[in-house]
Amino acid sequence: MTSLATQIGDFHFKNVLMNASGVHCMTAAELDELAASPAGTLVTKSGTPNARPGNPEPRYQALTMGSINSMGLPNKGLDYYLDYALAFQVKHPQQPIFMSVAGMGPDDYVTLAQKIQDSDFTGLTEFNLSCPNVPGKPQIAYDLETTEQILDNIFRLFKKPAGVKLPPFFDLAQFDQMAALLNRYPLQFINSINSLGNGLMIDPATDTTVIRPKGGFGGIGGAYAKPIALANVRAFRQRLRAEIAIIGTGGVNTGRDVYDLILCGADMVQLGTVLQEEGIPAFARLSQELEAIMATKGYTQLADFKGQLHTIA
Ligand code: RRO
Repeated sequence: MTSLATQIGDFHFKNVLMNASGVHCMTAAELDELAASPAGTLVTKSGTPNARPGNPEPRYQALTMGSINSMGLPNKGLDYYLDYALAFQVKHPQQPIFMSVAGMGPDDYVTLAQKIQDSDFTGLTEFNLSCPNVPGKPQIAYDLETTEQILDNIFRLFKKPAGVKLPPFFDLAQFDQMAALLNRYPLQFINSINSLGNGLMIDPATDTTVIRPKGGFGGIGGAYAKPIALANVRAFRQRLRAEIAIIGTGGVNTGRDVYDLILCGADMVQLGTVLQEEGIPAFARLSQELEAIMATKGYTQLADFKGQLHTIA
């Protein structure tokens, strides 16, 4: 029997796959569909202190090799997702879920963390430090000082299992600096990577950008992101304390893509563009494709190959 079971800290999941925040997780109905799917767990859309309508449409477009989005953090507000999570954990005490939260500025993270800390939430909290799409708000984790300030403030008061969602990094010195910073905090996990911000796509028929916000700039996901996601997961696995788990996100279209992220060290794998385009059936298809690869290689569990990427001597 092949098992796709995995673990983050003390939390156990039957399947290594889950949604990426932002995809199929805005409403309770969508979250319920994820919970009823083969996915190992789910994460909510990033909640802000107050609900937000997000950017003007069109703000998402599927592309030949992925997607571009400038959603602008549309969400129903932290209270909505907290209410959902509290009701969910009563009904499903054995199925821990993730709640994603995002601030408009450093102070928001304190507000969000305090509210979750004071609640009965028993799952994992993902602090999104990498939204590329709010006009005038840089991606936090590209600024080491602000990241440090936010993490100091969060962990002064937050004692529940937590992780951070990171943007893609490109230079090896960036990995060194960010990993050294993250290693100082009691993180259960990091999630790498958010979409590649910012890209630009043009409709050749009209010479026009394919999305409206920000003059057409937006986060790129899907196959375009795969090599960057692999490099980020691998680079952080080589630098982070072993107790910090890694959620690998970016560029998954096939079971081989899932396998590759795990080979680079991912403990959990999230589906973004592929889930948006294919819907809930993506979980069963990718699980089957991953199991088939593992069977061919004689592997029965993820530990048989996790992090075991070969390099050329
Ligand atoms: O809502 C968004 O525009 C968005 C967010 Br918060 C994020 O973290 N990543 C992304 O690609 N889009």
